Amino acid sequence: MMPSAIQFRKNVLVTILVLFCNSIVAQMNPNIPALFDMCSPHGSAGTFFGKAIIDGNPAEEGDWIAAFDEDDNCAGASQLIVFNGEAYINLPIYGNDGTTPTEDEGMDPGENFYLKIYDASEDKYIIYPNDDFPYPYFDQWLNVNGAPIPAYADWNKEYDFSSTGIPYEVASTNTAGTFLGTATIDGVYLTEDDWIAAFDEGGNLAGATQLIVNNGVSYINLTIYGDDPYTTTVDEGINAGEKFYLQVYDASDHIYINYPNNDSTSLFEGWANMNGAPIPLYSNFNANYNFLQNSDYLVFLALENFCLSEACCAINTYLL
Ligand SMILES: [Ca+2]
Ligand SMILES: [Ca+2]
Ligand SMILES: [Ca+2]
Ligand SMILES: [Ca+2]
Repeated sequence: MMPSAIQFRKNVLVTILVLFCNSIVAQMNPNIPALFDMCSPHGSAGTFFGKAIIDGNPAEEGDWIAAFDEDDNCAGASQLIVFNGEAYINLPIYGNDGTTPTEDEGMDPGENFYLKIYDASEDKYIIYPNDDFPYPYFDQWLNVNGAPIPAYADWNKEYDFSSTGIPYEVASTNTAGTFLGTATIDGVYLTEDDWIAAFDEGGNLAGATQLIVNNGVSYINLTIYGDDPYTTTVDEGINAGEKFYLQVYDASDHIYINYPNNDSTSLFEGWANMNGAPIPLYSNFNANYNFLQNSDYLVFLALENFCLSEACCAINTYLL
């Protein structure tokens, strides 16, 4: 037989084998989303239970969920289980395999994780958190040999994913003032996918928007809403005399950083209803607000007004 003919037969055989293997893999993992491709099961794990909600409705057949560690390494993926109209999460989250020191396959001791869902009908990935869950990471992973992780063992706990990707959901009212300035994190300007938000003293979201980048400078142009006195059960923003604080959301690092901080320790005062125009105290678009990644500053909120003891105040603080 001619060597080229042998080669041809070999190639055909290899091709058939590859196709055969691929079809087996495809059957094992039907429609696994591309971004979850690397989420292979291995070694130690703990399982995450719950229900997945997308924009207020249960996720659907064919949707997937995955967990990623702090370095964006996939630590596990699974298809959602749709039963009785609910989409259940049964997600094994794997540890980093110690026998492969050059590869990080998942969770290391003390490491946090975040969740990402794949909405198959929209062909879209959505990262948790959202406005209902203001801090990005889950910090209770444990290797329990595949058993449910105690902190995430509740089948009925709902996890709401927001498909808009907007980390904040603002309730606008008919009173507002605009806050102008520039924002930096540790002296570095932010990017256009980053956000800035304002919260009142009670931690109620009063406004949020993406930063505007011009010539590398990230500008704040933030509408901050007042509380609507007619909606007595909801506090949509700033009340008369109420102070506020700012927060940036760094989208690439999934981190939220508050201001004031160790360098600048006062809450913002002087909010005014300007019918949307700039608030006089915050009308300088060149004023810089530098957010510090490593700030352990504690802000005492309005409650300090009637807090007489330090212990009482300590209970009523928000870590910024
Ligand atoms: Ca490893
Ligand atoms: Ca890791
Ligand atoms: Ca209200
Ligand atoms: Ca308020």
